[in-house]
Amino acid sequence: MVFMLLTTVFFERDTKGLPLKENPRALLGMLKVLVRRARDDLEALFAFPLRVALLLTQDIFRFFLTFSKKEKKTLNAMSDKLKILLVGPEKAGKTTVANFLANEKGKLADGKDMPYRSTCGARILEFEAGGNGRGRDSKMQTSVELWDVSGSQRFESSWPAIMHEADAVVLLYNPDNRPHVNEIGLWFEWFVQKAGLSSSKCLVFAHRMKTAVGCEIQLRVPHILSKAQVVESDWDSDDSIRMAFSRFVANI
Ligand SMILES: Nc1nc2c(ncn2[C@@H]2O[C@H](COP(=O)(O)OP(=O)(O)OP(=O)(O)O)[C@@H](O)[C@H]2O)c(=O)[nH]1
Ligand SMILES: [Mg+2]
Repeated sequence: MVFMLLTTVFFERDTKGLPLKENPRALLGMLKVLVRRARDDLEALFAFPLRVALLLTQDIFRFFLTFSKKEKKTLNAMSDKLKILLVGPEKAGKTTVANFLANEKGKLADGKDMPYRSTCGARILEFEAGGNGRGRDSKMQTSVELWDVSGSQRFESSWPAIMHEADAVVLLYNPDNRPHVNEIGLWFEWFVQKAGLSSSKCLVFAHRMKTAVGCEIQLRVPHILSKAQVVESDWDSDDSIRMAFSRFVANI
């Protein structure tokens, strides 16, 4: 380029035959032509790689945009709370189990010395569950709204409101208590079947108040619950209750 410029300035002549260095206007015009030609050459040289680079940048940008949209969707899904109802006959241990599940460091037996107080209507406990069931560090934890519903039929009129938009149901009854065994099917009909939930959205705790030492009483599970997942529990079942609940939440 420099060589071309020098040659032009010193050796080219204008239309009248004068050297260009003696005619500034003609020299300027010639330089302009040279610069334009050089620019065209450079454009031709870099146009293709530039276009490829531009397309690649666009693709990379588009990829990150879609990726972040997907991420956003997953995060939204993860941030959605699950509404889970805990229902069953009166004095079965629902409140005790609900408090245990909500308090990740607590023990089920912490409720041993608590005086029985019938739940009034329903209470809502919010906590994280799911993953591998071993506390907040575990991956894929889900926010849970656990509705601890009174077993008293005095509150029956509020059941439709309580059931509204429930994602799943946990039934809890004492399998050694005959009235409980008779009643639990009705709770299943009301809160699972009538709500249009499938049996997979129902977890049952057959929660024993005491087990006779050395003599295992056979578990009575009413036929209607045969398709639901039934977990036996008692005061000493901390791990199995927490694990069963976490697995249930993870699969809702
Ligand atoms: N021995 C024994 N007692 C328990 C167990 N779980 C709960 N209890 C006791 O049983 C009583 C009733 O427990 P709650 O958890 O309040 O029962 P609930 O099902 O919430 O009762 P409602 O709110 O009336 O429907 C309390 O005095 C608890 O201490 C258990 O596993 N073993
Ligand atoms: Mg209660």
